[in-house]
Amino acid sequence: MILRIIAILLLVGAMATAVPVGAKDSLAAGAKGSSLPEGFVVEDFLTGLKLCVTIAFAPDGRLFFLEKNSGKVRVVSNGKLRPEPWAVIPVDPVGERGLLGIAFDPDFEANGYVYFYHSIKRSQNNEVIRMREVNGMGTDVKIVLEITDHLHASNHNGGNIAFGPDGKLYISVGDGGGWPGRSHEDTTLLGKILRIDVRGELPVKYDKPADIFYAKGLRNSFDLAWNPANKALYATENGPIGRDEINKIVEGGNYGWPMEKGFSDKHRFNNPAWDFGPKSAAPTGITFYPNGGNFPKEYAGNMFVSDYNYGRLYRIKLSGEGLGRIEKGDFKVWLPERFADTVFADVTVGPDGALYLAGFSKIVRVRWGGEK
Ligand SMILES: [Ca+2]
Ligand SMILES: [Ca+2]
Repeated sequence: MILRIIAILLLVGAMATAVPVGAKDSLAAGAKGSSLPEGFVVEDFLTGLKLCVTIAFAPDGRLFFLEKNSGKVRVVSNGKLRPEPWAVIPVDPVGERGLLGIAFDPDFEANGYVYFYHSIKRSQNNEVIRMREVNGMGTDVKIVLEITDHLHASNHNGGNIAFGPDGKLYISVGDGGGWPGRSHEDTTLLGKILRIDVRGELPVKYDKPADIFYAKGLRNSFDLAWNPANKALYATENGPIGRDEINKIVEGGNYGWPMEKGFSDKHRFNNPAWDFGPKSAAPTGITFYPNGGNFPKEYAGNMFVSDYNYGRLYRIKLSGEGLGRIEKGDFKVWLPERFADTVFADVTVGPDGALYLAGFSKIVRVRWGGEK
């Protein structure tokens, strides 16, 4: 993944300022190579971006996106990209490091708090910080959690953060590369999904790392999303060479890395809901399509996952006990390889009911354009 990011960085380095393109260049279902069901449209929403790796909608409907290397937090309001960034967070941009994660406080509209996960400039560490919005700009930086375990490589940072239905902040932290055994160790935050309470004193204090573990045995678990149907957490996980996973994350779960990769019939650790098999897809973003969105109603509750290696979008239905499994027939490729001419680092649902994908130099939208 590192070389790919550097190549893309060089490619987008000289690009012009972003211009919202709306429905221009849209491709309806049935266009060559599309596997979107009839009635759906894929289109470029915003182009000319510089390593846009994470997208999230604020509760007020604005689209925030993060530029990995520049540390810029950018805002699209009423379809227009605001020229000045919301904030510029100093980051270490080497390899997979940079400005990686964003989450809005559950009380954002009252307190203006926004949380970010980033790699600390001139350091080998990552941290979670909180900023407060004042007059449309981010200010008042507070450190929420320092991830002080030394990273051996520039990859496997994890880096996504999300609030759970319990109001706690969940954080995916990769194994840091180079020393995968740490995913099992109780002495380090690496290779874990963490859960912290951000309501008290900051930075968050804990006696021992395991006090803030939610799950362990993860290599580079990427994005996190809660399924509204069962209030359970699901996460994408990047395997070594192939054996990428989608996991239902349970409290105290151990997802096997590095002892087990992908599905195992030994059942020593928590098996994935889905094992991508021997080819590396590098699954990235994950989101659930809500009830009442404007896709036809059979899509309510579906999971959508994006991938980095192919630029695919997958539509997924969960089944089995506790919605912990994905059957082969319920795993469908919606955007095939490079269909949108990019690779994807994130996917989320907009207030208009469309899916938005972070495609490095652009944001791509998949919307329903058919009859209801
Ligand atoms: Ca696993
Ligand atoms: Ca996301």
